[in-house]
Amino acid sequence: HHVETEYEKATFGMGCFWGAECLFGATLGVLNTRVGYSGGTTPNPKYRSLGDHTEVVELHYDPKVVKFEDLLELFWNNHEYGLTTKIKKQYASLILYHTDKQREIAEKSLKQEQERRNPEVITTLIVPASEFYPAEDYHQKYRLQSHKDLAESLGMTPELLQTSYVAAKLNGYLVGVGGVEQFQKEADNFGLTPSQKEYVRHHVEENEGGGLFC
Ligand code: MHO
Repeated sequence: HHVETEYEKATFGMGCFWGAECLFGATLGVLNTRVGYSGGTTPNPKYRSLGDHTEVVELHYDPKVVKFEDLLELFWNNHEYGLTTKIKKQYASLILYHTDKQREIAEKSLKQEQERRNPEVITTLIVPASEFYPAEDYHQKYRLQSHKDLAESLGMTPELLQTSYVAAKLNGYLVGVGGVEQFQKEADNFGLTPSQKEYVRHHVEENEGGGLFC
């Protein structure tokens, strides 16, 4: 029995996965995120023995709220993928497509991006999604985990660090992604206590407009 899911999956390699997870986590329409290794052939990669894999972020999104095209726009605008910078396989620029439609959209978008960047050659590869190996627990929602008391008060378990909607959102907001205005609009959906909410709001305000430090 085939159940058509209303959500879609996307996977991107765009440098250090800590930052990519923050970026997408606080994006409206993104439902969850997790980081891991993919795109290579080495069995059971680990952070210290990656083999030929790449750091990637995997996410689910609601296509009624955010389109694959919108995710690609964030992808292009938030990492290095020109040939002038030497990029290790670990940090390769990758779009791992899950459907023919994603492939088509990605290829069109890469072509446009290449035209924009000419004569610089883009290194980004578009490949079919292959096995995804979740990264070690300490890499999941890395920024949220660095706020130890908050993460603890939210009851973050290793499982929730990979699956929780609220974890994905806060991991982005804490570094300023999304901005104060958007945070104020949606924070009441996160089930935070007033002090948790104020704590996060303070950090959004402090970090809004800053970079995704890695
Ligand atoms: N600069 C960071 C990168 C971590 S990342 C998940 C480090 O060396 O620890 O690749």
